[in-house]
Amino acid sequence: MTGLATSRNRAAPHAASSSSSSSSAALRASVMRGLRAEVKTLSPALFYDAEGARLFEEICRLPEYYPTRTEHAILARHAGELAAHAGPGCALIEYGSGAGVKVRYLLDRLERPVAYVPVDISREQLLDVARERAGQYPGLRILPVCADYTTAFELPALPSSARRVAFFPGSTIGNFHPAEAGAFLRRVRHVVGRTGGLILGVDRRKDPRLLHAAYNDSAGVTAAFNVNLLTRLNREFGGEFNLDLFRHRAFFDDATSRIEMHLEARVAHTVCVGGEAIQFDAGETIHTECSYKYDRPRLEALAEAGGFRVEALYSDDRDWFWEAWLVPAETCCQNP
Ligand code: AVI
Repeated sequence: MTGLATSRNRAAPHAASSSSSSSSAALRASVMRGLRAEVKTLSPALFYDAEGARLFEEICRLPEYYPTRTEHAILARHAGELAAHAGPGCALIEYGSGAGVKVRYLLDRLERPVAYVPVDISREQLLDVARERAGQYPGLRILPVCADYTTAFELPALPSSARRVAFFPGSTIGNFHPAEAGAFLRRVRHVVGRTGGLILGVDRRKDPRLLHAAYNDSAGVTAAFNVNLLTRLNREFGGEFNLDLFRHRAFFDDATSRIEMHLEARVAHTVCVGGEAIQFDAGETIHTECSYKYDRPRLEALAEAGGFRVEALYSDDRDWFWEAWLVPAETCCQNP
């Protein structure tokens, strides 16, 4: 295993808070901009402080929250086919590797992979995962990169003959707005080059009642995850939110094909944040997250916007989730 490569350090969908003062000033400015806006909006990246990351792990185990266990089942069943698409001797690059559990289905089945490149902003977890995988896959080069994978980052040197295959599981692509998702895929397309590929976890459109239940679980964990954002604003951004005056709201919007999560003010009141008064009407919300759900035309449009085409789709028995195999579109010629 070689050393840790570091790139720019900004918050990502699964990132713990960044430590550098310039990035925390930028984060503070974006929080204040979001709270001053006509439609109050905060970045979902703010969910993932230590408590938020813990609550998200709990969400993944909830009976109503199907994506995690469904994706595991697809990977357990189809890892062999995905590995065959990747081909022998590939370099596997995982975007937002986190605890790096799902990648094991692929590493177990890939034919003589030359390298595994986990990319994550959380340095400590990245190093833990790199050490663990090194023990589990002796002989495999593990090249961790500490970076915000939502922006351009530098890859470690890889053998030029190795096909580059990106892995972005978890349906985190759904937390990007369509234009951001297209831009993200274009960056991935640039990284994997003309001959590479992308294994992408995608949550599918389905009965809105199932979606509603997944984001309004009966144990209230998703609500706690959402409200925890206010606790973070109080602790890190000089907020004085009274948590009892806000409630969790999540609903599916059919027209945009997305779950929206909001924090709704129960009564009209004013909150002081960083010395500034922020006015809330009764029922007014802070929009905290979108989670887009894809059907085939939407996924194909996304792939096309990113310079890919959908070559194969693997789903579960209930057709709730996809593990998609995307390859560069022939028409995409702007990048190498
Ligand atoms: C991380 N992401 C894919 C989750 C989702 O389903 O959009 C985040 C989440 N929000 C509420 N529950 C889970």
